[in-house]
Amino acid sequence: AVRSMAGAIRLAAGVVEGSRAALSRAITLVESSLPDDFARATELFVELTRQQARRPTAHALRVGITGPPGAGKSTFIEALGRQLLDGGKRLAVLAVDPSSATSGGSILGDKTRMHALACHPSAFVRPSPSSGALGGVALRTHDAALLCEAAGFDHVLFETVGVGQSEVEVANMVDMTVVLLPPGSGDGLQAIKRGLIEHADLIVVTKADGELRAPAAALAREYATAMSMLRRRWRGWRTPVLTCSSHSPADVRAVLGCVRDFHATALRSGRFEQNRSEQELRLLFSAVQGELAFRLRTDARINALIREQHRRIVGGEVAPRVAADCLSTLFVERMRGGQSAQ
Ligand SMILES: Nc1nc2c(ncn2[C@@H]2O[C@H](COP(=O)(O)OP(=O)(O)OP(=O)(O)O)[C@@H](O)[C@H]2O)c(=O)[nH]1
Ligand SMILES: [Mg+2]
Repeated sequence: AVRSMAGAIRLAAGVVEGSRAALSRAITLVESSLPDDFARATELFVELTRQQARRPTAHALRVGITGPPGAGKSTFIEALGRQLLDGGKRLAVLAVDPSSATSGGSILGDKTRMHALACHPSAFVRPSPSSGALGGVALRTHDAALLCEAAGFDHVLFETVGVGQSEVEVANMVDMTVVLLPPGSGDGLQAIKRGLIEHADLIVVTKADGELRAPAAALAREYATAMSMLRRRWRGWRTPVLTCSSHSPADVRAVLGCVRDFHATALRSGRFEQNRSEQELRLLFSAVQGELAFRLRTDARINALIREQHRRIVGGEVAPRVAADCLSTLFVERMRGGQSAQ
């Protein structure tokens, strides 16, 4: 434990100093599914908070970039990222892979390289998240964002393929959700039904160049009409709909302007702080649930009791809910005992 504690101190120092290698290692640590790493990651955050007290960092803007496969997310992030970097910002890009939770695979791994950004000294690109972390996708993504912010990155972008639950989870972790929709996909307002749009703070119809320029404009008008019928995101913000070619610096600048506008408006109205506070409460609840479940599974004595109760259930001696009630009570009592013994 002493060795890992010294390791946590060194790693935290490396992150705060802005070492990319340290940041990479720290993210790998929070993504790990090994129980020892879970404990080390917790130590890392204790250390980070301690070391940051001497050097507080401003709140970074967290932006989720979501949209269907092939919508142009990575290309857009490269273009937007380059403008942010030109403006002197420090940018981290994290891929959130929705497939990892179920299949253990990684659909973004090979494609989301973003070479131009990855080579820039003020950018950090994390293409391929690993799967199966104990804390679940929300906790490990949030952890990764905190690490990037501790390392001094003032913009954190999350690329997520919008295929279901993932983008809702991401919307729950970011300050702003930008939904990218490609023109000519034929599914028109399908995205509304899929719930993608509901969480959008900004909608961007992509690939608005060449022969796709006119269809992109038409689709944007369709979405603008649809959005005008939905209720406002919050007082003071109605989701704008823009078209953008990632090959046009002027288009990308307009989107960036909208992002800045959102940030300023959210800060001014108090919405920014309120949103984060609500997110942190949800995160805390789910993290506690996850950790309790983990401890329950890994506590040898409780485990023996679970197997014993299981035998009794199978033998018809006790109903499952009665056994569950009995075990939960035991577990809580055991935890109380553990606490008072300290
Ligand atoms: N014409 C045009 N093509 C674009 C634009 N943006 C992206 N593309 C093309 O669209 C394709 C998909 O782009 P990506 O940026 O990889 O899309 P993505 O949403 O990141 O894709 P996944 O990560 O696989 O979901 C590529 O062939 C890009 O070259 C654009 O602004 N204009
Ligand atoms: Mg991509």
